[in-house]
Amino acid sequence: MNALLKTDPDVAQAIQKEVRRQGAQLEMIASENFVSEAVLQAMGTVLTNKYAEGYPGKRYYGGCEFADVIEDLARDRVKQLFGCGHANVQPHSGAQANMSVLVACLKPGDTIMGMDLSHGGHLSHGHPLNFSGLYFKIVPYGVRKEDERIDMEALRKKALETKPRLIICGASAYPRTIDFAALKAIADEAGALLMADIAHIAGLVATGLHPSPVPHADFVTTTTHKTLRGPRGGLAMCKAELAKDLDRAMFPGIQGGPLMHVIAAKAVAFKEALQPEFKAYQQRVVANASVLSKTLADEGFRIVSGGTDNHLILIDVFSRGLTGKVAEKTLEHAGITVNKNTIPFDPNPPMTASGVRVGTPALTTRGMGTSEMEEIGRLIGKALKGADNETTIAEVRRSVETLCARFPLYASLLTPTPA
Ligand code: DSN
Repeated sequence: MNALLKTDPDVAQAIQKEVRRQGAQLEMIASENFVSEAVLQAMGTVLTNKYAEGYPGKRYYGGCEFADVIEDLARDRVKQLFGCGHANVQPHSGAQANMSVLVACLKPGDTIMGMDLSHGGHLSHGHPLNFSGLYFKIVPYGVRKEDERIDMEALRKKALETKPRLIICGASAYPRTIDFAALKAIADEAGALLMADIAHIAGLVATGLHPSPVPHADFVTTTTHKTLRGPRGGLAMCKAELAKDLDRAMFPGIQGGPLMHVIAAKAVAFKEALQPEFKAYQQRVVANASVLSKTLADEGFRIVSGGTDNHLILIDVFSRGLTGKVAEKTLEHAGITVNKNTIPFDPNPPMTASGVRVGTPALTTRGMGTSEMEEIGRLIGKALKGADNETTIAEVRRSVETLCARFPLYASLLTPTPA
């Protein structure tokens, strides 16, 4: 960091403040996590200098000997981790991974089915403002009003009526187990391909804590930075017979040169995910979410779908008279970082929203366990119930600071004096 501080003190100081912010606040955005220092080190390397368009052994640039070693390691580790036939580790993001699948198997104008974003889906699963909704005819599906679980019967009916070329499953705010085998049966019946985006649950899938879509889906995509705890990026997997289509869609279809420094960091994260400790970590993530969900319910909040099977919880704050927007701001002032989120059949627009989404991956990485989750659930309850009381928020903030101090984060990255 010395060279950076000398060349660009403004950026260096902002980074240092971000290191401190991450350590001093309770990071509860369900799609975030804290990578290891090994992953960080792999990212900040000379690999950022290298052009490596193509794939190992078939590049369009010279000097790719070590890029090949790294990309092969990353691909092999993914295959071991998920048991898939083929892996492409080049997507710059989850949206790029999804786009590569759509380009691999569809033509513009084809019909696709995806979970409605307002019911917990993803932007790149057919939102009208996203490429997936702009270039394809989208038939959305969602959850049942009575139990807020995916309405499989309605989904099947829509699939048989509209005959989509592709059914996309996977979610960004769905706290329940997804039945990939049943979705494959529906896709087969409707003559559709199936793509599972496991961005949120990839770490759970890799460790057997959520059923895997790999034996069922034609394509599986994920980000690498959520429960998988790797660098920010994407990953696409498929059956071996679809490998050429997927690889060609990724490059030259939608991307140019891969980010080799990020691929190196992905390889390191995949190695970490193959260790037994990673399974123990995912078990703690799920146990923590379960305790947090119960504590929040005890605090008087309605929990969407009545609980959680995975790493995230969707809290209906509107049931207590708050919008998601106000709840997010209130918790931010109290040192707790979350995001507002629509809930199924939300009466409020997305930028206001009736819910708050919270997750346990990052705090579990920090070492927090079920007793801390009980404490945090009570602190969230106290802050939200006292949202208009500055003294209450200041009290919660002090408790958050005391709790955070017990679980130091990135201690070796802190500069001696605060920037
Ligand atoms: N935007 C990501 C999330 O927060 O869940 C993925 O959609």
